[in-house]
Amino acid sequence: MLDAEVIVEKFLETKLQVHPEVVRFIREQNDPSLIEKIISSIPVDTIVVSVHHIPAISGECDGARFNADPHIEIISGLGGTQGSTNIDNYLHLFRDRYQKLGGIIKSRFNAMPIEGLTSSKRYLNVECSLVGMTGEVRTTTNGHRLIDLEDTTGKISVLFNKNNDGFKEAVVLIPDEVIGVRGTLSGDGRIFFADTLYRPDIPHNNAPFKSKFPGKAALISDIHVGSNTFLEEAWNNFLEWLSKSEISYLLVAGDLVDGIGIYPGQEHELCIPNIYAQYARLGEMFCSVPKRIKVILSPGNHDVVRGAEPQPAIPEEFRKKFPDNCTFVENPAIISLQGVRVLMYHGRSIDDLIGLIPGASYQKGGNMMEAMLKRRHLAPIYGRKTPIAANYDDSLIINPIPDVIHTGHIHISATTEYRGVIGINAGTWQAQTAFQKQMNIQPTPGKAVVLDLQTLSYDMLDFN
Ligand code: D5M
Ligand code: FE
Ligand code: ZN
Repeated sequence: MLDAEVIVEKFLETKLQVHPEVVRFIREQNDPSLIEKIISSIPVDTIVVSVHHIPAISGECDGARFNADPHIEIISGLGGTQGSTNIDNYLHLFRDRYQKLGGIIKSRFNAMPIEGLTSSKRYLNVECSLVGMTGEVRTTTNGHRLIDLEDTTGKISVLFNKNNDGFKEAVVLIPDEVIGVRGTLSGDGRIFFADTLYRPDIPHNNAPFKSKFPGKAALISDIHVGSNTFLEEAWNNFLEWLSKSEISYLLVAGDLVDGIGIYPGQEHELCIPNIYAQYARLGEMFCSVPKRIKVILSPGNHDVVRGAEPQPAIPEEFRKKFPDNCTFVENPAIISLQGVRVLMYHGRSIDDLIGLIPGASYQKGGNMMEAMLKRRHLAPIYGRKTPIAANYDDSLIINPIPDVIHTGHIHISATTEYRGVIGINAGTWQAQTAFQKQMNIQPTPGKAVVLDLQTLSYDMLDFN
């Protein structure tokens, strides 16, 4: 990635100041020629290069990254980045995860390779640090936490004593997360006694970006059109409110329709039993959303695309009835709204996180968004309910740090704030289904969260 100072310097050479958002943008594009392109395209009397200058060069650059509207950009997930599935790629996927998340941890301290630690007597009883990916995680009969930790050179058992400070964090360790540990190797060289656990996490000093000018976004998910439990009345109340509101953006984080054959017996609960008809109906519904509102739609596990994450955007053939102000993105996707970065992720992995993190529950969805942020990963657990595509790169890593993480899936509203990152889950537009009754899930339907982009304050509105 290009260095921020180098970018600023380049602009200063031509007596131009540059807005931090533009710097952020150029860094992500990682294309040094972009600076020249921007400089050559801005008006001669420009003093500060701002985001508004970027669309002026959209024709020359990677079109997908630029947008006709200067205030909304799809930073990632517009389409085509979901890659192809190839079993051999799993190895690369996990290596990529280790490299990227391990890199974040290693930037804070010097870690040594596991092989180096175990192959020499030199390190017995000497405090040192390791960075690796967790394998099996268990609690011993004495109540200590024992985990397998692996890096690219080797593997070791790591024990967190229940009386140590690090134990509290070790309790919530799950398989396949990348962590750092500090401690000492046992006398026989077989176990690493860890005192401290480090996660990639969000830095303490992380400060969210706020828009310089007014703007509001509405965040929702899980509409489930086609289900006979879709709450049309609440939805119509929402539409009516939208038409009178100051909302400029509407984000929908998956489960747009109810789909077909998603769970046993679903056919008895569908009022639209055809997948094309479900999207057609949804498209008609969005025709009633004011045209000034930019709508972003990403898929969830009920949608027509493959379930494996990252999920592709809804294909063209299902978009026919949607108006032009609708943009379809992948799951996950990062959307910049006036510079405020929203990471949209449906949240299938929340089922796995709740199953493995002691004390976690569907009623406390905010904690699960925090669990993702701490691990800097949207779906750390492989091989359970969340299918993960065998992509070359791990695109479920949380990087860059978003200002907002927007999830859905659990059908229970939750908001949270963690180290400057806002977590929002608006819930659903579907009443409890027979399946959810069986699972004892009590949904909180008919709510939308309104986010003020200038202040980053938010409100949960009820449309029942
Ligand atoms: O998910 C709606 C809710 O149902 C959400 O809380 C997860 C839960 N759910 C969905 N599938 C399962 C399975 N297979 N086991 C347990 N709980 C589940 P939605 O994606 O809308 O169906
Ligand atoms: Fe859902
Ligand atoms: Zn879902």
